[in-house]
Amino acid sequence: MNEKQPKVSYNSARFMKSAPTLAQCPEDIGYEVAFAGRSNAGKSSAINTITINSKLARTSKTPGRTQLINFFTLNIPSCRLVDLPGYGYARVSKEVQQEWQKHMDEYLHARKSLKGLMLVMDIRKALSDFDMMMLEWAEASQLPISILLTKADKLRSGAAKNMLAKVKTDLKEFEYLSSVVLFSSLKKSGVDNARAQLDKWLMEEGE
Ligand SMILES: Nc1nc2c(ncn2[C@@H]2O[C@H](COP(=O)(O)OP(=O)(O)OP(=O)(O)O)[C@@H](O)[C@H]2O)c(=O)[nH]1
Ligand SMILES: [Mg+2]
Repeated sequence: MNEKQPKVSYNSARFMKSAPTLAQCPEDIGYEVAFAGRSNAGKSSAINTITINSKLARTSKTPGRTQLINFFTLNIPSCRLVDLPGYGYARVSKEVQQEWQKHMDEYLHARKSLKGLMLVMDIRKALSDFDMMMLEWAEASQLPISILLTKADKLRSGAAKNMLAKVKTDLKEFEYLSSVVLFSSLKKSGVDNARAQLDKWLMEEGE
């Protein structure tokens, strides 16, 4: 970690902006980490847990809650967290879904300040076709990725650890996979590991 830079304080996160398209995203400078994953996986909840702010990112029992690219600033102004709409949400029209997908694809491909992707998976539904597609895309794009296995509280501790081991084994060929973290927003577990991963992306490359 660079000594000159202050530490990121995650509970300093504040809502910055919602952008429907790449063109409306904040200026593409600095460092950001985006949370991606299937609809309802727990992306917004994970951001709230990591930032100790239950009202920061909007969460919902109904899949498809997050419909825009949402930016949150941190105490270091050049560092941001980004909440992405979930993929694979079936209940909006195909047209709307394709529209979201297009904007997200543009964001993922073009965003220079994107330093890492937190791929959020419900531990009971991990490694779906969509998850594998994202992993393969990140590998091809040389974008570092980390997996948050959320809702770990839904499994017994032994089963959750087995799943963690299985995911690591299944994905050992992925060079750009930095870490796999067991996480629960309900139990607030895995938070330190998730923050340590974010620190690496937001700070080690920082000025
Ligand atoms: N038990 C449990 N429930 C969780 C956890 N994380 C999220 N949930 C619940 O899962 C549902 C979806 O959570 P969100 O955080 O809104 O999911 P999301 O991935 O942001 O969903 P979209 O924005 O629709 O893509 C909510 O009812 C949350 O309360 C967790 O760690 N444990
Ligand atoms: Mg969400």
